Amino acid sequence: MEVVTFGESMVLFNPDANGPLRYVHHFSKSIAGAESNVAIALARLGHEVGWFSKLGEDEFGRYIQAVIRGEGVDVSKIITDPEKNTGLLFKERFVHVNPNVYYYRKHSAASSISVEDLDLEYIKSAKILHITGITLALSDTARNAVFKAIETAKSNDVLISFDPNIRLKLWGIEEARPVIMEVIKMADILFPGKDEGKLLLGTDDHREIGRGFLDMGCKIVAVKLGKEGCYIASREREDLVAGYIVEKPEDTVGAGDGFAAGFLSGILRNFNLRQSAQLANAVGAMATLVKGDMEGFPTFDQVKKFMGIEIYIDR
Ligand code: KDG
Repeated sequence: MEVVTFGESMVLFNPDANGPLRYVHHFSKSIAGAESNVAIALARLGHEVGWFSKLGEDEFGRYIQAVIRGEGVDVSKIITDPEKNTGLLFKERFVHVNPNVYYYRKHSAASSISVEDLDLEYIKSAKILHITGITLALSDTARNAVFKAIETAKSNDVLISFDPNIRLKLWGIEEARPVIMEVIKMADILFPGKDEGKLLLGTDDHREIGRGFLDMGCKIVAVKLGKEGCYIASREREDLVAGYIVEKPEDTVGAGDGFAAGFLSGILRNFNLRQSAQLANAVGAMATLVKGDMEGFPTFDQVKKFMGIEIYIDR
């Protein structure tokens, strides 16, 4: 595998109408989950990627597995738990594009994932291990599993990619900060948002965020700036890379995962940091064109057309 990732995926119920959920009668079913979003986006871009989680032995778990497998992601390491349910997520829409999100995931099968559920050989075989802060927030056992996976990856020269994805509905910032900082210190590639810079470092200045995390030991920081694009910083260079304007975004959820996948795709293709950031910006922008967390991710040909350039040559 080029990339291995793990974390909770949930069945997503997207309301067919705007307004408070008590007045909504119809929902469209899909799936959500930051790590499976990244895996799906990478698979569409042409990479070999594996995702695993713990799913309930229920119809929703089977549905998630079928969708992710159908996208070409390796799901052979999924574990199931007959005692627990697969998590659910409902969105609620008003006029703006950022929907409200309601989780039904407490005590879900995925939140009980633990060190024993990891296939360490599988993790060792990857080029990149992608982790998000959501898994750190699920439970103590899930947190321990993340640290074990990172330790295994690091001692086998597998790069650590980390998206803090701070979800304040899952944990408070005082609990989250030290745990997330611990992972940041070990990350090779980090994808913070400006809001996360503010929560973790007390600044939303992209340069300060980049330097702050580099000083903590992280190798590459790609600060997501929404439609403005991103700011990338490493020990050798820093660069502000303009984003793509999407006139009418449908749904911004999943854009950050598309960004991470685009960036990792660039790294795997031996692009330089600027090219990787351009690809990341484009995949992130395309994710917002479609309602749903992962439906808008492009293939490599589609993203090249969107960018209007043909400079990317597969190496
Ligand atoms: O990044 C998008 C994810 O946040 C979404 O798909 C759902 O994983 C999810 C979560 O825990 O919020």
